[in-house]
Amino acid sequence: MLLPSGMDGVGGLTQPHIPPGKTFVYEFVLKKSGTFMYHPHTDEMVQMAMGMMGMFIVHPKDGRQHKVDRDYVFLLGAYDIEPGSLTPRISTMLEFNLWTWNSRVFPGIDPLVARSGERVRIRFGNLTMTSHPMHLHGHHFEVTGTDGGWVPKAARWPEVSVDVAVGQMRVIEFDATAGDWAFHCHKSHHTMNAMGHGVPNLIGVDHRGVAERISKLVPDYMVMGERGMADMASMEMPLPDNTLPMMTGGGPFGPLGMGGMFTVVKVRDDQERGDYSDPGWYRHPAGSVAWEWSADLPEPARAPAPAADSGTLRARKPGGHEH
Ligand SMILES: [Cu+2]
Repeated sequence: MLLPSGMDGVGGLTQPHIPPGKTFVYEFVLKKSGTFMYHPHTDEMVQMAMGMMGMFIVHPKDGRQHKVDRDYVFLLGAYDIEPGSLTPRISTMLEFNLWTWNSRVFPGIDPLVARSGERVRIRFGNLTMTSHPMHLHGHHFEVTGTDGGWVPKAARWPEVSVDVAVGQMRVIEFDATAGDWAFHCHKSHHTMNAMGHGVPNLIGVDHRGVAERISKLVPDYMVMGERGMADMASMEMPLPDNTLPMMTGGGPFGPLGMGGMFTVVKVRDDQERGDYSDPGWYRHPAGSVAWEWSADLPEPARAPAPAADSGTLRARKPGGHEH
């Protein structure tokens, strides 16, 4: 925020720290419209690990300036909460296990709803300890605002992902196109909930029956499926209290296999202006959904392979006595 130094709230630097039970008053004139964030500047690591932070939106005095049809905002958050525990760990540096928007994870995050052709703005601020490449399907958006204010029109360029560094804020705008569009952080473990990082990779291993037998001995035992982690999206597992499935959420075609920083931008031709209610899943026009090919597959066009010996690297391994 642009404000007098003494209203800036940095404990020890511009004011005394606020002890529990005390109240301080902040007064300043909002000089500039835009998207800002706030958080305590006392014992930051603990207070931010516990989620004490928020967005501060300043709208232009003249409502015609920077006008859009839908204006969404959320704060990116990260928590390290041991499954079964009630309190976030407060000294975690990078290995957080819950990645949130407004302290919620998918599918607990509402869809972002719009009518076809509407101008949609999404603002997001990052007060986590790592960057988040935010990615929207089905649209080319422009970054129209940063922490420092609105980006002049001539300085905007089309994008599908924008990285939000630690402490940054970004505003994107786009013209809505009908459909159900994934909107998520592009770091794949940020679209997961609490997960065991030491899960062995058993892709290609036929371990039928093994997991069931071990889980009789070890209640929360889990192995990666032989076809990858997605096997676990539809697996029902007993969970300790106060935690979430690693990935979750169902779509019209099956499990979504994602949690964390993910939601769906739902754009409909008949969504009423100003109606933010969930319109349900998209009804795709006939012939516009990918389908299974059941006939024989044609030979793919490939570049001719080089003759076996030309250019083969020859290496001599140490050891042995043959010369
Ligand atoms: Cu992320």
